[in-house]
Amino acid sequence: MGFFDKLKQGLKKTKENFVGKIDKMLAGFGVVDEDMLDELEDILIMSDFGVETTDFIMEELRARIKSEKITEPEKVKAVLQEEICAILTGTAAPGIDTNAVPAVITVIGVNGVGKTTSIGKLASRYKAAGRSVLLAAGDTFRAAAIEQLGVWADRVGVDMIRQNEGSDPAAVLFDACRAAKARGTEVLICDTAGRLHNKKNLMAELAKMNKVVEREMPDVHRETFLVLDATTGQNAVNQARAFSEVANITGIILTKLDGSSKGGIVVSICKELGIPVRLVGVGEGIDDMQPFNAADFARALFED
Ligand SMILES: Nc1nc2c(ncn2[C@@H]2O[C@H](COP(=O)(O)OP(=O)(O)OP(=O)(O)O)[C@@H](O)[C@H]2O)c(=O)[nH]1
Ligand SMILES: [Mg+2]
Repeated sequence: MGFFDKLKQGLKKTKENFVGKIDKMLAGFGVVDEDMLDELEDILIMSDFGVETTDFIMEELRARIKSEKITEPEKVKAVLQEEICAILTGTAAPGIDTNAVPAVITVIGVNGVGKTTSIGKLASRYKAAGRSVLLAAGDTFRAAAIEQLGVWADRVGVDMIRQNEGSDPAAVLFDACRAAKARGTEVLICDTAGRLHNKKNLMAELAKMNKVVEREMPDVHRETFLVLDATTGQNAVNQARAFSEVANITGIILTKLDGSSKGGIVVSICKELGIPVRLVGVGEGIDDMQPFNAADFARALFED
């Protein structure tokens, strides 16, 4: 299956939930009027666009309906697609730049969102681009987390630096930085624990890890990817907001789009947080992650 088809397949539930409802609603109206726009607004809210983004989209829509004298309900759908695409394009950034090396990538996010899986997929992408990759088992908290990352390392065919469970993640990262320098590794990807810390602890832990990289590998390309689970809807937006207060997030990996009917949060994230969605997960397999592309996303969502 090609990339676009996979994205389309992954967005099936969101499409049914969102565009399906819009189609049904539009069919019930002969002409664009306030009642129709009210119903559209409800659908946006129910599809996890969030209040702020919904308000913004509705304002844009009303303005265009007026200035372009739109009366056919079906036309509103095309305008909506354009507006969504425009929001997504606003924060557009490439998935990963495999030429920006040496690179250190830290992957953060709450428990179970898909951090470790995404690291496996990232490592595979870099390796396919001919880059040497090293993984750092920075989740020293959850039982079996190290082994899980180890399974991915084996699957991709890259090495992993680890310490014992319960050790300091910053110490693991220190070892990994030293190993990367000694071996001339191009890409170091660090896993982190998904436990829900209080803000102060999380900030301290991330700051400590940051310091290690700054000291050991000062001039490398840095990325901090926040992983969000698309099935959690607006909750993911709240997580992004909280994490952006403690980390310098350079991009979002939005996972489990394939299982989600709440893909509308992509729009909410881009609009409300201004953080680019860089990659999307559309399955559990090693190749089931792709760079996020605004136009493709809007097209996969709206077009048959
Ligand atoms: N369907 C689907 N499942 C995914 C995707 N990404 C991850 N998963 C699944 O989500 C589950 C959790 O993934 P992990 O990678 O272990 O998540 P984590 O954030 O590392 O979890 P903790 O280490 O416990 O915090 C696993 O069963 C993955 O296979 C995706 O894009 N689509
Ligand atoms: Mg994990």
